[in-house]
Amino acid sequence: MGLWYDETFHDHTRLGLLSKETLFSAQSPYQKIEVIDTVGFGRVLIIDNVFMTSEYDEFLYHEMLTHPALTTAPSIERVLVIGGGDGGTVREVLRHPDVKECVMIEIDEMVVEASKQHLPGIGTAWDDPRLDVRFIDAIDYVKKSTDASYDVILLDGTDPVGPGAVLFDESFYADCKRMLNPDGVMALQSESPLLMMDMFVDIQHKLRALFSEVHPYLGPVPLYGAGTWSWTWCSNTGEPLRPIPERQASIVEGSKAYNEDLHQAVFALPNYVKRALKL
Ligand code: SPD
Repeated sequence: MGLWYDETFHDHTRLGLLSKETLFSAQSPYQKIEVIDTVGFGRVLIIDNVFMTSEYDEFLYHEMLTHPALTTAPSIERVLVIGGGDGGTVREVLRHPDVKECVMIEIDEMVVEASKQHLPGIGTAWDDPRLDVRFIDAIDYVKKSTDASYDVILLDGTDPVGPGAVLFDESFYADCKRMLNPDGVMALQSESPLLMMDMFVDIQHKLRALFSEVHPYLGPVPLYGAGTWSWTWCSNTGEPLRPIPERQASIVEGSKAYNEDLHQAVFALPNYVKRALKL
């Protein structure tokens, strides 16, 4: 009989996974990192007791963070990923043949090492020559980076609590915007509108203060407690519902979730979200 591993939300709700085995457990200079093998979700990466990704449902998260942005940005030659140490997001980015360079900024090398060793099915693109992984602080990186140097920026951080909270500051978003080409697209994970409505709304307001086009979209990620998760598409030009057909078709073929219909559907918001955002 295994042990139950629980993530607790707001001290009143728990999601529990039955664990067969702990494969990795260590304290890095930044956070506690664990990989467990579970009965229902396969191998799961956990940071500071928060479920980050699982073999079972990671495609739902990584495909939806990546492809709405990469199918709509006019150019996708240079892509920046901030966070995403499990390798799932860069894997999806590098499925696009038009991407010439993907820079990934991850502060914690131990997350990448643990993921390479224990989650090889998620990070399948580590050896792609277009990938440049740098173990540095994203805050420093965006402050020092030159203007308009990326076509697409993807933010794949943890929740806005603890050390990762700075990646949700308006000043951080402003630096990202400055690094983005004028017609570039940024997409980010923006928390659960069900379980973390305040955070979700706060993120939208910060982004709206910077970008003229801010479009949240929703999808299921069962690992993240309330099930419904959000991402947000931002740009100063263009709009999210006009993917480039050839680029999109080349990605749909090998995707487990992402397709043409889903791209349109995920941007349809339920009333409780529209009302919270006064849309
Ligand atoms: N509540 C957990 C949110 C985690 C979002 N990022 C996950 C990283 C997967 N690459």
